[in-house]
Amino acid sequence: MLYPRSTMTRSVQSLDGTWKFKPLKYLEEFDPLKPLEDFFYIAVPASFNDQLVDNDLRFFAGHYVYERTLDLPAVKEGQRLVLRFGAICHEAWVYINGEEVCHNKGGFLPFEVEIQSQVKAGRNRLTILANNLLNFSTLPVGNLEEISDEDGHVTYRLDENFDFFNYAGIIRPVKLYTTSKTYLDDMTITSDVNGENALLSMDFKISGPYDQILVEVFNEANDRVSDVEYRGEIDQDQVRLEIPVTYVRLWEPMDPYLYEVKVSLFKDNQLLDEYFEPYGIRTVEVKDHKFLLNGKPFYFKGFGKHEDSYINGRGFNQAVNVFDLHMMKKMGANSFRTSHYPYAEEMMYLADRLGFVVIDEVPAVGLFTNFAADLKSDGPNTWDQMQTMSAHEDAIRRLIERDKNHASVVMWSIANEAATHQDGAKEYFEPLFALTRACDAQKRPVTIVSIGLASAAKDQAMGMADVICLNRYFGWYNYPGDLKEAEQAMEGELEEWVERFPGKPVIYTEYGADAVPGLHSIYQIPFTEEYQIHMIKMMSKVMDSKDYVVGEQVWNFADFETKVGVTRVQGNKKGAFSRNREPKMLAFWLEERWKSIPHFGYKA
Ligand code: GCB
Repeated sequence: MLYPRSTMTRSVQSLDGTWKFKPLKYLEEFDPLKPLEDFFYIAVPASFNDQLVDNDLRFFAGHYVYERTLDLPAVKEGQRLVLRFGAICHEAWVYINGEEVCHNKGGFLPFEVEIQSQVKAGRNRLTILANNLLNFSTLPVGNLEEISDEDGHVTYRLDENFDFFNYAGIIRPVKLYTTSKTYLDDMTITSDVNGENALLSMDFKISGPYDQILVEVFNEANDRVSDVEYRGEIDQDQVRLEIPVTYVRLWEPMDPYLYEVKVSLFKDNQLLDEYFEPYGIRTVEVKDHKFLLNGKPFYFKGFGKHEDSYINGRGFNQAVNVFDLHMMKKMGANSFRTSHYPYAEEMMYLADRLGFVVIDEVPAVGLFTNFAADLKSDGPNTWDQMQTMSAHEDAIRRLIERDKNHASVVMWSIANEAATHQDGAKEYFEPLFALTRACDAQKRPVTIVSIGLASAAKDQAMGMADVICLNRYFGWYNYPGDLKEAEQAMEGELEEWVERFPGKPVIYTEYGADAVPGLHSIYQIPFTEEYQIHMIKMMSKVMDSKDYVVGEQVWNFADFETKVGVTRVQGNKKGAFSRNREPKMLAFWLEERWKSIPHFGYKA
């Protein structure tokens, strides 16, 4: 799916701003034919939860309605008008003037609908019915209880099966854009680098009649470095073109270079559609315990993150994104994982521009039932209970369709901390690994991020992954306060992984300790700023001693909101920064460490 851009043939209008909002007591209250009554005014995009200053609404689980007017000029003959949502958490139905125009399930990916035949010139009413409900068939996974009253009305109680607050609503930008009836629907770009030259292959999906495609590649100085034209009696909806680029300048981590691909569609010499896409040329390969970018052994330094900020909740906040990436760059970091869901498209373009390397994750988190019972080895089997397969396939297809052309994306993560140690995990994940590989034209590596309980001996999924990605908390959840024992346990576990899967590199995609800002001790006391450093220092020492460990991503960049519980102190405090982005002592320690580790060739 293409990102909406204004060009000679397309115009984009933002619908962000202040909308009407109403949480519904019962679904039956909803009547799309009637304008909303008794509503709040609320900002879009943003999560609704922290805007309304009301405890019940903050923790509300159920359905809600957003509404606004659309004042429009008459749609021109031969034009498409498309309404596009960056993301709505988690399920949404869209109505125009009371008539349903589309439905979407899956909260972290964009969806769009053509509305030129539904709207009229002048005033229209746009209504969104949505819910934040999660269960054993959705991603992420939630524990949902439905409570029926005597009149048959249903209310909900939702317990997140994951460690972040279930912020919801219209969390990403809403746009209205136009194209002509002939338009570029999709483009997939791959590149083959050979010495100083590269051959770009482009697959175009086109709708409507045309007789000429012109594809041009521009460098950063805006000089055209290559072009190819395809003419004839064509009315094909799929076209593949190849374009050579000579003396190619590669996209490198922290030294990014982006070409721009411009596509123009014509009929009878009349321009019908024009579209631009930035594109970085680089190679990715996993070989002999190494993660190679542009043929060179890369070392991942960075964080697992969250889209999480005060008041916006999980709502799009580009200033925070820009701040976070600049801060990470200053610290010598070069990468992050989109834990635990696809991030906003604008963040992915920013990562391309700033040269960050991204592990791109689908919202498959919480695929583990009865965690507490599992610790005593008497829980029911997760895979007998999960009904997430179709949501999972959908998320993988849509994530790759959205992010396939990003240079920053170097690996797909198809789940975070699923119960991969339980029987049935192999059968569940085998088709999903295959699907990911089939969908990605760039054939990037694919991984699954492992939970501590899924030890090397018990795990049933990592054999299918290209890179062993471990979330490990030695000295925190295991051996808290006892770093000597923790170190031995970590060493032992690592060796088991490489013995079982020789040749696969290892990345620690999570490791860390909670630290309450301002809490200090001269002793090794969990929750202090000092202990957070001691623990991470110990794990770093073990990582440094193994050539096959090719990356470290600390959990987490910043403190973030979670559901309430006795193990959380107003959220998860494993950040190197507070939620408000003030540094803990760890941030300075990491900066010193990462500045001394090169992006390439560490341990080589
Ligand atoms: C994990 C999860 C992450 C949690 C983290 C923690 O392993 O992947 O979502 O927030 O542990 O702090 O417990």
